[in-house]
Amino acid sequence: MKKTIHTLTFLVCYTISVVLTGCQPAKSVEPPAPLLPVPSENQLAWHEMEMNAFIHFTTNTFTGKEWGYGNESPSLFNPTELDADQWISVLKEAGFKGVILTCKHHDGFCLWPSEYTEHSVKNSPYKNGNGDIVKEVSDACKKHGLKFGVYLSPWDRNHADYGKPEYITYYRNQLRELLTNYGDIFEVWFDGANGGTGWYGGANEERRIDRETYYDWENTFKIVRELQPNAVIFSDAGPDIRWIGNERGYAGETNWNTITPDTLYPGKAGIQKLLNTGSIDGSHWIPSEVDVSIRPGWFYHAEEDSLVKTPEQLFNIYLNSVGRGSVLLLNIPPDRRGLIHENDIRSLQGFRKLLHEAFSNNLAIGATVKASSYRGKSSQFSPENLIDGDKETYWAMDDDVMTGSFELEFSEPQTVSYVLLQEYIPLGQRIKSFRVEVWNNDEWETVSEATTIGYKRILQINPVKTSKIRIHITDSKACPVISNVEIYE
Ligand code: FUL
Repeated sequence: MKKTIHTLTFLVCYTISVVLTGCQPAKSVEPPAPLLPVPSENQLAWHEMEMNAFIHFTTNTFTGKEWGYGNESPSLFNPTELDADQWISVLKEAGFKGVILTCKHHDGFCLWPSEYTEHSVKNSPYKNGNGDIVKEVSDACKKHGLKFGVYLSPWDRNHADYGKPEYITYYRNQLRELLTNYGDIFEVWFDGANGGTGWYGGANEERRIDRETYYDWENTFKIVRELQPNAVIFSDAGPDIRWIGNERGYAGETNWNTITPDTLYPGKAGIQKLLNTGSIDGSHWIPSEVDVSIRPGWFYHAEEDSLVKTPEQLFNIYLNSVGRGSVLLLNIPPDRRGLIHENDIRSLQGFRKLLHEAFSNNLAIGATVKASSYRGKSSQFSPENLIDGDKETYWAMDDDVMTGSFELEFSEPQTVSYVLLQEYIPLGQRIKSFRVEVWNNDEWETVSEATTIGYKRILQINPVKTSKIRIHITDSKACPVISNVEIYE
């Protein structure tokens, strides 16, 4: 009897709700299934850093070379005013989220007192041999809230065993030191330049190695996974982050986070073009990093003081790297004093100012937004999510809908110069092409056409005054899923 009353009560309430709302209570709508491959948690955290700094520093700073031969005396290494706190506060101020230090470059000189070699700071005049620059920089990063990463050159022009199996043991011992003694490491950078002439413990000869097999990378990567499970591993070919294929500061206009790594290995020749764009049907998520120096060289040379990239050049590099879905790794090399040079600081400050001027007043906030359709007509996937400032919410359409649009209407006409879009990449990279249209003389006018979006895409358009802007997705691998749109003057 009690059960019958309950059932009756339910039916009455249900009928009232249907009559009052005119429709059945909302069904929950499933989110789109991930389009594989998708980023790992470590990769996602790395994408969000957007801008990191590279620091190149070794005996080269004192000899004027770019690639030390390996026979440089440690007594040359003498930065008398070294101040890691200055480095990191300058870099933080400029907007960098992480720092990668060349703990050992090709010349083999170690910025930390490695127990496996005498070729290090411990035999230099720096702090009378008691210094540890890896420690100073990692401590400064901790103090200022930046993440710290290490570069340990596989090629070592100093070491007698380079080219023999014994060197791999030496290399791994050093890697263990770096990954054990300096706290959390966010990225481990494996350089692709390998083998050639060198001092090699006095042999003074050329040593070629088989780039594909010599390093036995798989077992070296295991050490990183074991000692720093949250770190991403960079090399030309991944496994977590790939090289962008040039050192001039630009990603491909088409830039897929996906690539098929089977045939890639660090240092392999002839793959630059592929690395620059990735591949639409790549089997793995291996996003690109754009490494470029603020100066012509990677190391500080006084004669390049007048050749520091201008704020405008750096801004352009930003648009061509971060603005094309990559992470920027900008090198800022300390000088012989052990300080970031005044000219570099000036450029970084100007760069920061340009970024601030361009991207501080988001016109999308306060605009009204509507879309051609949205998934299951559920508010969970509505176009409002595009401008709610929440990176976990997104606009999505039904599974079989690969093209569609959303538009933003401003309360009064605005001048628009930049359109910033972000796909919700935890569900994979989907969009193949899109166009930007503005409302002009009572019709839509196309002002830009582009291909991929990925983590972030910033399109610069000729400044145009308009009351409405529309983003039209023209092709997609699976239903588009966009988490964010920003519009700037
Ligand atoms: C290259 C090296 O040979 C350069 O000296 C520099 O370290 C650059 C970032 O990578 O492969």
